[in-house]
Amino acid sequence: MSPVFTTPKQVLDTLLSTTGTVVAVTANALRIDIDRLLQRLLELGEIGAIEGTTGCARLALTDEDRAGRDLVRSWMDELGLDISTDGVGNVVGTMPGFDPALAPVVTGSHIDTVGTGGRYDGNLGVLAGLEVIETVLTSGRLLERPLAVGWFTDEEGARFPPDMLGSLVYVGAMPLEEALEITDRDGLSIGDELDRIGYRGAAPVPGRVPHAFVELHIEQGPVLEDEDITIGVVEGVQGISWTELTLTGQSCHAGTTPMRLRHDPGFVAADVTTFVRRLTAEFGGTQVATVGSVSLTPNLVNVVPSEAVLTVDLRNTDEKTLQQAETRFRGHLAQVAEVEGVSVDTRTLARFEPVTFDSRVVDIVEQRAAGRGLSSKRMPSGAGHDAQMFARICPTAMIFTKSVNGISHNVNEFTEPEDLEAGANVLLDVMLDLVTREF
Ligand code: HGY
Ligand code: MN
Ligand code: MN
Repeated sequence: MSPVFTTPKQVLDTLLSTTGTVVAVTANALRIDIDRLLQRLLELGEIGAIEGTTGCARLALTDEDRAGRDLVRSWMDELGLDISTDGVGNVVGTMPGFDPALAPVVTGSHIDTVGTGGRYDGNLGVLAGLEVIETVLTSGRLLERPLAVGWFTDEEGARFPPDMLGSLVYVGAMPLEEALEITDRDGLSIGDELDRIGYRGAAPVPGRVPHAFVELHIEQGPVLEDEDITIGVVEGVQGISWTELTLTGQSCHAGTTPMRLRHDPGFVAADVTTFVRRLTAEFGGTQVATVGSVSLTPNLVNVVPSEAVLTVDLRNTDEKTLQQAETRFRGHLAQVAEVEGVSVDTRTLARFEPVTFDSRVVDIVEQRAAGRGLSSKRMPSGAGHDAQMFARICPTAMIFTKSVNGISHNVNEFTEPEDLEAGANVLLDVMLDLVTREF
């Protein structure tokens, strides 16, 4: 008669204290507890909640982010996971396996949000990972490999660019010192903000290389819903190019200054905005362009602006085409600015080439979706994700689940419980499969 466990921590302690036998977990043998997952998504979503909506705002390293971190860490602690925090505030909780020398199968995502975020973007990947670990733990099984779930700092890049910053540092693609010096618009640095919220940890970066990495995420687009498909089998992530433009002209009276004497950065900003939009129509395919933030100084009705600061987000699944888009945009900007007599300073905020995931892991995602009798479709990711950084160091892939009306980065972001459950069960099966898979 197997001992009755009351808490996952007891399970872990008991399993680790006994001789322990590695129990191979047959596919579909386990199911996640969707009510427990929904409850955690709700609780986390209430931190930084945006009044009157189901959205939340937890910009990286703010007090709201700290509160979200504290809550998720408390759940990791309850499960008795080994919790490590590294120098850029990435937090990874690990359930030991029978052979600690074996690299862990890792899942994870982010719990920071954009300013008008939903409660699933990133949060689902972290909490479904926690749910997978708790499901395995409470089943009384000890696996030969550790399982781990992490959240990675500042995935959104909305406060501190670039996006996916924490996982970029974790995989060793950005030096920690460089990351710690990045500042937000108020001049606050990542290092100081990590200290302020108490999340500058001692664990070394680059972090431990996973045996494999898999991330569950909402699609954040309309494809799965339009085609009524349950699981997205993500084959890669498109290239991302973020540029900040500072345009300097001359402020003057909106009424008395003849048009021929103006040097209006606001006009150049508007021209660039429509230009990049027209470029997407000309290029077609997967080309997208967004001017998401524009600020004019002094931003007054009767003053021609002296300065315009704006950001241009260009993306494409093809690197060469993305480079062509960048070249065309910069050429047009230089031309319009010269005619208007406006000076241009540019700053690259993020630049990541398209990423292709490991086909062996992509195949496993597809097989495990089929194993659950779920419809699936191979597709690229339009959004950036932490998985694209892990793809640099280990076999990696992603699982998508539907977004209602295809919206995200919007307080009305929503995914139906049955789709959350389907995604989390596929994550469970994929992680268990990866434990015994040799690469
Ligand atoms: O911008 C992105 O694609 C992601 O949400 N950080
Ligand atoms: Mn995300
Ligand atoms: Mn996002």
